[in-house]
Amino acid sequence: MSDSLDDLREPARLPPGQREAPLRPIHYGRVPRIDLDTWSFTIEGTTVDGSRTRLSWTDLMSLPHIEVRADHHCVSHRSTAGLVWGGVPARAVVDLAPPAPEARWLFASAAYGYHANLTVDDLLSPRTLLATHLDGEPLVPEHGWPLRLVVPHLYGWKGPKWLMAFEYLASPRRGFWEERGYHFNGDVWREERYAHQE
Ligand SMILES: Nc1nc2c(c(=O)[nH]1)N[C@H]1C(S)=C(S)[C@@H](COP(=O)(O)O)O[C@H]1N2
Ligand SMILES: [Mo]
Repeated sequence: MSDSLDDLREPARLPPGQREAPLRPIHYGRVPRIDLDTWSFTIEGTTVDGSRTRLSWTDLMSLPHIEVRADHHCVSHRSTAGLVWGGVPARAVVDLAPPAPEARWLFASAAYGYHANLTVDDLLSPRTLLATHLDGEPLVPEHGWPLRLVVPHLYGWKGPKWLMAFEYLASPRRGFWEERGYHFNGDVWREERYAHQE
């Protein structure tokens, strides 16, 4: 029996094709300047009653707070394990302003026109959250302060930093990277990286 360090390592738990790397900011464009006093989060599109809901920062902070331990996976093969995200469960926001039954998709939008398409089922995952904290500290601007979507089972591009809105959609539509050759679903465990795999 061998006692080498290799044998004592934790079992591999990264999704296929990923390797461990430290978290560093990865995004398109500049880090926006945001003022929490005028900030709001909007839920719109095909909602159950056709209404648009605006949540101020105070409204958002009145919702439940959870912590989720989740690895981060960029489609560029970099993964960072063991991050602890804190924030509002996405389900709490969906309950406040639910989609119409036919609206099974959505756009999650951020500052500067970045958006990702998701399914309502992705949002309803108990591990999906609108994160305000990372490893016990408020998010820093480079990592999405004040609010960032975290969907642990999807690649990082599906989690807009500087999150501003959910728009429910009654038919599927492709977001920023999904329009540029990346996969519609982006499930890390199924290694859904590119549109040509669909
Ligand atoms: N608004 C916005 N959010 C974004 C991106 C972006 O370009 N703009 N990049 C995404 C990608 S591709 C990844 S991998 C993660 C990176 O998160 P990090 O900067 O905290 O490492 O943010 C995601 N969220
Ligand atoms: Mo990424």
